Amino acid sequence: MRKFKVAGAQLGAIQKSDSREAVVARMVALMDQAHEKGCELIVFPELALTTFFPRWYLTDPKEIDQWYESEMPSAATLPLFEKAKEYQMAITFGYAEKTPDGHHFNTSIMTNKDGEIVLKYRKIHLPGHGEYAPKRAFQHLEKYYFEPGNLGFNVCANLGGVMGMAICNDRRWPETYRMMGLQGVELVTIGYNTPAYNAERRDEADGKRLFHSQLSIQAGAYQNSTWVVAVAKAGNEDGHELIGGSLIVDPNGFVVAQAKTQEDELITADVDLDESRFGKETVFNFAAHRRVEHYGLISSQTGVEVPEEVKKQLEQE
Ligand code: CDT
Repeated sequence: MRKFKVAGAQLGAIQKSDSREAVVARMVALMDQAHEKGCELIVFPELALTTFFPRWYLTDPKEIDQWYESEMPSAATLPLFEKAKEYQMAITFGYAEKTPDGHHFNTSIMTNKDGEIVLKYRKIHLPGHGEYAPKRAFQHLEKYYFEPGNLGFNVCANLGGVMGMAICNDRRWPETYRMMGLQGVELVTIGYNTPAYNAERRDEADGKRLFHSQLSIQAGAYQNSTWVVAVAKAGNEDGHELIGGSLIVDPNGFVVAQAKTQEDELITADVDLDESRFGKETVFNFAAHRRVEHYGLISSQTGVEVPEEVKKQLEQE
């Protein structure tokens, strides 16, 4: 089909006490709106079914367990899959996954228009820290609650095109988009939960945070000539503010739709996947222009290592 209407379904705050059923009802209401507008793909945020629980340091395994889904669909999420089939609308949303053998991932699934799961992604770039950090204004314990994803940046065929997913912090890393770009991705979905200020630097607040988010998404779209639909969980969760700013970006890097509120809000855009072709065949014709012989450090080194000769030169100055 290659031409369709896409919806970004921003969710407002989800409180710690909100049930899965209540959240799923809100998601279905957004699907109803998207259906009325003729959308064939709807994108929900990261950890869409719950509050952003990695801000809470919990130690009781039973209390921790409540945040994870051990099956998908589950009884509580089944209405999403049924609506997808009824409306012939592909869906994607994030959730905390507990595997049968006890592994924990920050996961996203995508369905086709019949509500069948066609792609699963497990978040690779986990931000934050793995232990309680008393000096921070609030916790960001993703490294405590999740393992890094083990499925790679995979893509699938959906709605006649090549689609992939990333989750929140992944959007800040060019490697995320390039790994999918190298597999011909034409539309990337990204869900996010971004605190409205930096827990270690109060002056980095929502203006800068929104700018960094948008900058990363627009750059990823342009440099890989792909559509990107990036969707926030926004608003005030139990006293913790999250940025909104959900947006849809075209393969030239232009923003074609953007959320205005911090609430449940639907944004839509008309997507033509063929618009990604020109960039892929010209400026970002990877086969013609990439020089992998010079990219070794990208996959062999994580941290910064200033070359020894440069260190010496600096000492002499
Ligand atoms: N959920 C998530 O990954 N949040 C991170 C917070 C880090 S703040 C730079 C994000 O990248 O938005």
